[in-house]
Amino acid sequence: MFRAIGRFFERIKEGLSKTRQVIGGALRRLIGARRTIDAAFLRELEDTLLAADIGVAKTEEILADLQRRYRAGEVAEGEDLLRFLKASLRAELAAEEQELRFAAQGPTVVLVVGVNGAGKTTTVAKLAHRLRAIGRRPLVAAADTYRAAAIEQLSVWAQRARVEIVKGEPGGDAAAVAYDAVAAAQARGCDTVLIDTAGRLHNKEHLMRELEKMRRVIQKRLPEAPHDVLLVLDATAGQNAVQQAKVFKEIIGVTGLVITKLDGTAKGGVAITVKRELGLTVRYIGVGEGLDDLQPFDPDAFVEAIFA
Ligand SMILES: Nc1nc2c(ncn2[C@@H]2O[C@H](COP(=O)(O)OP(=O)(O)O)[C@@H](O)[C@H]2O)c(=O)[nH]1
Ligand SMILES: [Mg+2]
Repeated sequence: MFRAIGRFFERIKEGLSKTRQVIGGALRRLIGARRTIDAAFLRELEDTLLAADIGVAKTEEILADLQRRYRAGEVAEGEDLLRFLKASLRAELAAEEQELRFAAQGPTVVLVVGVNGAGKTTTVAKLAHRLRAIGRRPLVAAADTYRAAAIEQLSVWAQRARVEIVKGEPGGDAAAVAYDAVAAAQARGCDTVLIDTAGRLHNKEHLMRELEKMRRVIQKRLPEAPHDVLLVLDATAGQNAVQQAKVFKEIIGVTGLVITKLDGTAKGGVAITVKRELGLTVRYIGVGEGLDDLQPFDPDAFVEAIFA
């Protein structure tokens, strides 16, 4: 079991290597030098935290807290300061939530939303793969009917992940695909329905109408669905991702986040900003383009990986 945890930690560490190199490296250099915690030191610390997209509010709070504690003799330079930073970032991330809010009975329906290119389709495939690995029977729905390529893309992934798929015609009614997927899951005994949706619609109102319609139509089949609405955010978008989260929370009532592309960015701190500003917790992180590159979010491992 410990070996499994060790492997898991290695994977996250790998995925967060950019954040670790840029932020962890800078912090370790800064802190390792055991410099006096003075104005110049605090400025450098501030720049480093902002570069990781920890967010202005949290960064200011850390600095104020640090100064106060330093003066009170509660925090010293070096290791002590590192411990203080870790604890401060860790406190910002909620206690681990379960991966998905699985239904007690009948299929669990998960709507996957987000802007174009965020990683929705890939996430649906990775998540299906993961659920299969833990003994569930997922079904994916290609409800991004705007582009034929999107349906084709999910079909290829479903084949690779060896999971069932329900798809409609390009240009067809996305809500109808979602409805059919839920019906198919009920008929075939699949326990989880992962619905891929379109990200680029004409405008916010159009997107809202589409997603609301999808929710309504699914509920005709299963009144308590969707059990989760996962918003996929691209970590490389940095503070833009926070803006997207605000919009989607407003238009569809997001229940959790997936942060993708953490392998390609030093902006791992966006997880902290979104939690702070919107109260949304991260359920999974994407750390690569392969089927295995999705990890349940573990706040402890996340903070450790940044500094490791
Ligand atoms: N490096 C990396 N690339 C990712 C990750 N998740 C998705 N991608 C890539 O991002 C691109 C867009 O993904 P896609 O799932 O099609 O986005 P969608 O438009 O939201 O459905 C693809 O090239 C994916 O391979 C990730 O965690 N890491
Ligand atoms: Mg897609």
